[in-house]
Amino acid sequence: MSTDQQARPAPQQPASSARGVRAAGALCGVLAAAVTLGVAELAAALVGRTASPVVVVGGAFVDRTPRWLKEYAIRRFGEDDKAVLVGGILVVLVLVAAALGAVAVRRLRVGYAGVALLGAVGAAAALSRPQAQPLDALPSLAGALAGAAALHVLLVSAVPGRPVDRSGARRAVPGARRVRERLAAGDRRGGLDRRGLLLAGLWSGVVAVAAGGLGRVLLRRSDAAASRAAVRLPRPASPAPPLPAGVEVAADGVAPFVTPNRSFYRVDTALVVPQVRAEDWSLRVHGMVERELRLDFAELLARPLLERDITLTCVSNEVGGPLVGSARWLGAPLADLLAEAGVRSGATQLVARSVDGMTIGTPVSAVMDGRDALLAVGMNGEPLPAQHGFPVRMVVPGLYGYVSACKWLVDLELTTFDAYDAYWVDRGWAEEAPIKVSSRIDTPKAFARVEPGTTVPVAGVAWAQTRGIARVEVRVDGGPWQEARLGASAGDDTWRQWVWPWAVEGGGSHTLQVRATDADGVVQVEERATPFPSGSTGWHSVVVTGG
Ligand SMILES: Nc1nc2c(c(=O)[nH]1)N[C@H]1C(S)=C(S)[C@@H](COP(=O)(O)O)O[C@H]1N2
Ligand SMILES: [Mo]
Repeated sequence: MSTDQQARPAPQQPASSARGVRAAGALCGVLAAAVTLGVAELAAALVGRTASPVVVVGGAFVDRTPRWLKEYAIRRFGEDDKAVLVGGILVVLVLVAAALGAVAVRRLRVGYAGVALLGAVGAAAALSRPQAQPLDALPSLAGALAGAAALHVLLVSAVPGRPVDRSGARRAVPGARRVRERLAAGDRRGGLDRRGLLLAGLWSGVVAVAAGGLGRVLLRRSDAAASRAAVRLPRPASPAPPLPAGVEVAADGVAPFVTPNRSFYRVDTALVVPQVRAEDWSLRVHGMVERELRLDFAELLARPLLERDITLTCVSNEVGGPLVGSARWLGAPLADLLAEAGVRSGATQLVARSVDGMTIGTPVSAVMDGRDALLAVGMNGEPLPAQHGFPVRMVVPGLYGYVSACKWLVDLELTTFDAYDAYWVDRGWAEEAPIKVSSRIDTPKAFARVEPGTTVPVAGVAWAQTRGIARVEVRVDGGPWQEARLGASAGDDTWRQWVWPWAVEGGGSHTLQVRATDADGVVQVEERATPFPSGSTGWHSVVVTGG
């Protein structure tokens, strides 16, 4: 902006330019928010925590999400629910920042107060997280400080009359009063210093991106990928028997018998995958035990390890849903470890804690009843992927994940169900949750076209971990139940594939239904039930079109 333009008296403030000033204020607010987040990210990396504001606010939000919203999010967004939440928080932040900036053009104090309030929200969210440390408040506070400074500089630069001394060099940032005077003056003139706004905007963008980028790089340095790459899994003392021929029924479209790690479903509350290095890992076993145990990763690997095929299932899986998968796990038997610690009589609940504060309560009776409850370190021949709990997680056949499968495990406490409610139980879900006998049609897909007069394989999977699947039946349009052919069994703890050749008759739409029976003779429940509070029930059905 040239000096003579400054000297030229502006015309009466037209409404349009007042709007322009407000818009510029909004832009300044958004840029200041970007600086806030960038600096907070850097601060989080410097204090060695993943407690950047968006993540902690998201985490605090997840912990307080009402059930209907959580269920809606899982149904609507599936495994993208985390990205949707983070995106939502960013959108809200941008809107709030823009509003604050637009107000701050006139009332700078409101701007500062808003930034301080946002910083306080971030800090409070950080401190409210399980396993929080006082340092976790720092990223939000440092970010807010930087954001307030950025807002100040941006607004000063954006309004006309910005101090330019005779040599043309910018003067030091003026005090709040001067800013207010200048803002007021700018307001009267109704104009904007576009060049000043552009320069300050560019600078704040550079600061935001540089700080945020550096923070990211530093955070990545502390991730556990290198540790995972260095892990050599020992051979199991008790290998899994080879999969029998015919576990797969050879129908296109059926979920593979072994779910590859990269497509294994993921369900957890962690917005950022916890990073635990094997070298730093240790497990404490305490509570109602004769002697407390502590064990590190090398000691865990030195124990006799079992390798077992076990199908995992999430309680939130809807009828026909995707939250089920099967893997070959390698791990130390949990019962032996608890026996060494000496479980005191009266201990009914084993509470597993993860590094990010998740708590998962499992019946002691289930762990000790002879099933292959594992402290797992391997999944399909690899160390656990970070998303699936590296370096150590629990796997207990027959129980939904939220009562058995704690990932990033660091602590085991023996207690009673009366004394303690684990995370999801505290939110109303069932204390004990054995997996219900279930089946799913994988092929044909809904609304597929089937040709009358041809034979179409109807196929899928069925599971009733610890009991095993005895029978799967299919029916068409409510007709008689037809017995499907089962794939070979790899044990009672895994799902089974099934197939039934359907001789398609007649055009129009047809409804296929499936139901399974477990080896105890329990038939899959027909009545539809929601996943809450102890797992869905109902027969999966698929409608296809003939002709
Ligand atoms: N630390 C931690 N462990 C957890 C959870 C979690 O949110 N945090 N979710 C549980 C739930 S609900 C399920 S179904 C399984 C899913 O395991 P996966 O993501 O490896 O499939 O992990 C369980 N373990
Ligand atoms: Mo789950």
